[in-house]
Amino acid sequence: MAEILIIDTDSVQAGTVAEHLRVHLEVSSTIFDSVESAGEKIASADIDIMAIILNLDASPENYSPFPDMPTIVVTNGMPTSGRQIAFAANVLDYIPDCRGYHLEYVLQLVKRVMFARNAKILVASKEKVNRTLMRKLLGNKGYSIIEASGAKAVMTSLYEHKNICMLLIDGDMCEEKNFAMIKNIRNDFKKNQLSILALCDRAMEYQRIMLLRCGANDCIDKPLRIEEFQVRVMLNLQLMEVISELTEFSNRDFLTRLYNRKYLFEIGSALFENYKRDALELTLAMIDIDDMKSINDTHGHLVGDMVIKKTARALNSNLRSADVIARIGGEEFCVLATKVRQDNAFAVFERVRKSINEEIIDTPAGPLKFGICIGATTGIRDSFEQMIHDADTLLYKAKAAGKNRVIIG
Ligand code: GH3
Ligand code: MG
Ligand code: MG
Repeated sequence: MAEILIIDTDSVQAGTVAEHLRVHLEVSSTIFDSVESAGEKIASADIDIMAIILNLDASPENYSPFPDMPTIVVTNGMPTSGRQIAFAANVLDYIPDCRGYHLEYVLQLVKRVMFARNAKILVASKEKVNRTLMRKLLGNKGYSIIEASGAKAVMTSLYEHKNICMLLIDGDMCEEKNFAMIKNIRNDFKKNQLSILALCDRAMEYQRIMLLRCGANDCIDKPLRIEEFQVRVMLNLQLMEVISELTEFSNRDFLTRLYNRKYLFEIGSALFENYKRDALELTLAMIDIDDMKSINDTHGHLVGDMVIKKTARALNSNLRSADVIARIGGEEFCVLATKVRQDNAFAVFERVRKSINEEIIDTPAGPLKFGICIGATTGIRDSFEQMIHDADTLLYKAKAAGKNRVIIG
């Protein structure tokens, strides 16, 4: 699991930051009181380090003691040294406050590192030297960077790589003949998926307007001013991050953090069409908690909620991360599994059922054991809706046959 290193002589302050990161971002941190002791840990290479938060009274040249690690500097330095810090390739940002961390700001920066670790930036120019320059300006801030040497390579990379969230096009690819490329990209990659930044001459007014009209998010003036370049990249990434958070929020169920009904139907129909076209196996399971009403009546709604969360955890831990697991109603769930073979489906879902039914939960109203019913269809049907309907029928049969059981069809 990825970790943050906090280097600070004040262990109480550092502890507060660590706790804040744990509670709000579920990130773990290790605290060191010196660069030397942190260095030993880094050298031992037995942890995956996400970023370093450095709060030491160091001179500006020491603000970047580990040049390969994204670093957040908390400093009481003057604004001039602040700018020196900002230019250090791996410094994500600096927080000029000597009397303590700006916790909310640290949180935002760490969130950006987490986002950057999963995000890729594609830099495009016909000239290697320009691509190398852009790569250098982006620095070691945790971004993973890919290069493309022309319009064709841009398109290939966008389709081949997952999670490219930003495309930087250098001036030599901003000419009129490249407008069509941007339009084409926008057919498949909307602004909420991919941010396109064009680096072009300030004087080329027509070109800039057309780039923006064809789908670029922003233009950055050439010749480049380093700090402006970095700030614009960061602001556009921040926007992508907010969009991705909002999308995630609108696709998730609040209580269990599983996908919600809306997402299941969006992804389900698309997945179904792909699997049908390629004649692949798809398994759809409907899951319903047994006697939920009576659990609520006997133990109260809070325990009822615990039961729903426990079911969600059991589904998560017994199925693959590629499977779509959704809470589609109060105590009803649906699983769309792409790698569960027909002959293996019963074993997979029986394992889920057992893991729930075998555990006893302590509640104020006494011990509680509960069951679930699962109805699952394997193989492909005529439509996604038909698969849901068939799985529902099997679920109903499981209830009618005495509950706490799995029926596969
Ligand atoms: P069966 O075994 O036939 O499925 O019976 P059941 O009682 O589980 O089914 P029924 O459809 O009669 O009741 C579902 C209950 O689930 C009623 C509702 O109060 C409860 N429920 C729905 N959503 C939530 C929730 O978010 N939290 C809690 N605690 N209960 C919920
Ligand atoms: Mg129900
Ligand atoms: Mg029920």
